[in-house]
Amino acid sequence: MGHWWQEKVVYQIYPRSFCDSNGDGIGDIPGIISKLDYLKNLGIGILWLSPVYCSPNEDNGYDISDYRDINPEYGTMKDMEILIFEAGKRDIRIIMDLVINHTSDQHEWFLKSRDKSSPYRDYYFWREGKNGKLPNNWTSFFAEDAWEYDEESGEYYLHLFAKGQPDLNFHHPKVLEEVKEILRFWLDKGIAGFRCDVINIIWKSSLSDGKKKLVLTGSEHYLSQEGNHEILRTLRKEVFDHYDCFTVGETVFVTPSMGRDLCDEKRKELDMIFSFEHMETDQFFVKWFPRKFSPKRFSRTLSKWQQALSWNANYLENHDQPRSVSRFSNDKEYLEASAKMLATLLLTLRGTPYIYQGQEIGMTNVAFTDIDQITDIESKNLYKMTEKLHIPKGYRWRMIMRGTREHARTPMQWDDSSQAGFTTGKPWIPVNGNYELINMKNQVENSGSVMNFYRTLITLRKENEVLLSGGFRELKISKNVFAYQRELEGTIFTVILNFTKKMVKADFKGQLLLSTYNEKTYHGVLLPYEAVILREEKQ
Ligand code: ISL
Ligand code: CA
Repeated sequence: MGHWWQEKVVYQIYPRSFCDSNGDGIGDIPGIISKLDYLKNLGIGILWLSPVYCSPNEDNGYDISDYRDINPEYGTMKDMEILIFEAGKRDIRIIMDLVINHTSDQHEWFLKSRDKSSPYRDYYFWREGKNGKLPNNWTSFFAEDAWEYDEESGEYYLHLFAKGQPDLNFHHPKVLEEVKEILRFWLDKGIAGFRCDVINIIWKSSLSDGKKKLVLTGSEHYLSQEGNHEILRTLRKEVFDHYDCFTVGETVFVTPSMGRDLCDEKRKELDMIFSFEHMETDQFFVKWFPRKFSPKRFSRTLSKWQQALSWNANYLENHDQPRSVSRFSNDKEYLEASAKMLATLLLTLRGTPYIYQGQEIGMTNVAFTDIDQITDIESKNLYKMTEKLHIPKGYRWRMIMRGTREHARTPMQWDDSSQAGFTTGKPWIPVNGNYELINMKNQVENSGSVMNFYRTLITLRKENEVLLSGGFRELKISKNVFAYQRELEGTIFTVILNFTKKMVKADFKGQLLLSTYNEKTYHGVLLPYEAVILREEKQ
């Protein structure tokens, strides 16, 4: 196999909600260190940390006020160095979140830029209004206009996300220089790479009005522009190529052809990307408009991406998405079976698998009952915006329940003690009420648990080259069954996944290697939400 980051399995940590070491209710770096043995035992080789830099937390760390220091809520730089070292001892490498489309409005650069004569003025997009209106008609990702007026400056600034996240202006060469220095700072500390936040929209080709759209008016001026590709090539050539590291881009609205350009080895831009299309198959236009989950739509989309790129970053969950067992399967009668089936999918596709904290124990969506329980800025903005549009309250609440990122942000469920073992204090966000049933401790002790199934799959992936470098081919059976083969030098692994609670016939050749129901032989029929892997050697 080619690169070390293709062989390993990644685990994403949302530090705020992972493990609290000092009882203040907020997860922290010493908490992460205390769980390294657990992660090692699970078979994890890379940790991706959502932002731990200084931040006023308007968007939980995705608004950075100092790229070179650790948010005191999470610990100190020393703690971070210990984490890198301790992880390294266990053969686990760490990647950090790189958020350079915007900074926090509390970042020193932005504070200084508010003065028109400051050398930092052009680090951001400051513009005058047009005929008493905003500088252009762009809308933000978070259900607002993309411009905010600043009294002190007498002008507007651009923010594609929250008001507290002003966009950086990469037309000013100094901005890219600053970014290079920040990258080197962390790589020199032993970081193994970066997950690059919204990395395909950082270059704005123009600030003209956009075509009016339901979402993101203006995006044709910044989505995947040539200037963006140039920036990625520069960072690769001048920084990343000098370290043993990799990059995974979070690329919004990416199409297969854009994805190919971004990951093409010859172009030297990114190593892999997160695409969104499979995560959008259960929605109309935007995630707030739920659409019935269709296994067929979902699996066809995954298949398309498997074939489009030579290497994928595979994921079913992250800190922005509702929980996968609640979305793509049955988290009621078949919670355990479903979680194992989705695990089989994630670990047998071609590409690097990303597991989100809690996914490995089958954590579910949360039964929120009131908007006051929701802290996330995106949900709060949407709730306000839809009120202005006079959308009925019940419907607005359904939109929130479908799309809120909060589902993924409740504390990791470690055991059945109070607060699920996440903290000895009061957690910053309440623990999901089902922690007594779903928690890590239960599952470590039970050899048939979802968590132990993840371990088995991770080992299987490590020990079978076909799951790493084998090709991918989809097999057509029925609309509720996703079946595919991985093949390498005469070895074929056939993976069959049942997305329904009905038994289904799926007659394939091969010896049963793994069943989510612990069956010993395969009789050509799948049980509800069952997944099987068959092995066959070609003569
Ligand atoms: O959350 C979303 C939908 O589920 C997306 O629209 C999200 O805003 C987009 O994928 C960008 O996400 C990333 O950048 C944001 C941050 O809020 C997210 O947490 C991060 O993953 C701004 O930095
Ligand atoms: Ca803490």
